[in-house]
Amino acid sequence: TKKGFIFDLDGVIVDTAKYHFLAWKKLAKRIGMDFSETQNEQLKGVSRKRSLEKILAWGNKTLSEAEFNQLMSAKNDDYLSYIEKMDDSEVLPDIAKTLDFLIGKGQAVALGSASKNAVPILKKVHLLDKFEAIVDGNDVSKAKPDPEVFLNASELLKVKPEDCIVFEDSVAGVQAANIAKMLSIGIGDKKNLHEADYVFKDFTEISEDFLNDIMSN
Ligand code: B16
Ligand code: MG
Repeated sequence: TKKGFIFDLDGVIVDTAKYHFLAWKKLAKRIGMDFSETQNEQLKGVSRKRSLEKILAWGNKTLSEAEFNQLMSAKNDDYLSYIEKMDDSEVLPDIAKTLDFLIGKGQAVALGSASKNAVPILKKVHLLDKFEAIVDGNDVSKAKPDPEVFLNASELLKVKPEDCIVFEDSVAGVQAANIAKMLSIGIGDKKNLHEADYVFKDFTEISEDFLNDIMSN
């Protein structure tokens, strides 16, 4: 059967978490706060707006709406300056190979990301044309763990949710896939992602046999 394979972006296709970290850290410094790697971890899969709300809560800070919006756009400008320098070498191991394998088998492939910068990033790393459908932070109103992003992707691919497979590095994203009744495949640490149906460290651990099994089920 034709299945729908839905890929998260940050943490699955590319490691942009390190750039989000630098940009949030700079912003935190501007408002007199520290920002740790552990805190950055908690922002994975979380929208830009929600991320800033969390940071302000950690620092017990309240801002006017104008100041809030100004900080969000400064953070994004800074983040985009890192994105600007990205190239194919930043695509995570075996991603391009897996995409080509699935496409070659006639499978439907989509992106399901919380980022509003998904398209420019995919262009930078030359993977944009691999995706039949793209659902990103510009298209959804409800953030993961709400399944909206993945359900939209399933609809665009014209593949039923039960026939979709989601690759995700964030806990919220795995939960969103589970709520959507899709097969969830966690990319990262088993301890963090124990709610996923399967967990792999990265795509070098995902064999063609495994993908073939999924397609024939
Ligand atoms: P932007 P994903 C998420 O992307 C990131 O994991 C998260 O850290 C980030 O805050 C969010 O995108 C919004 O990104 O500021 O570019 O709109 O993992 O869902 O692909
Ligand atoms: Mg992610």
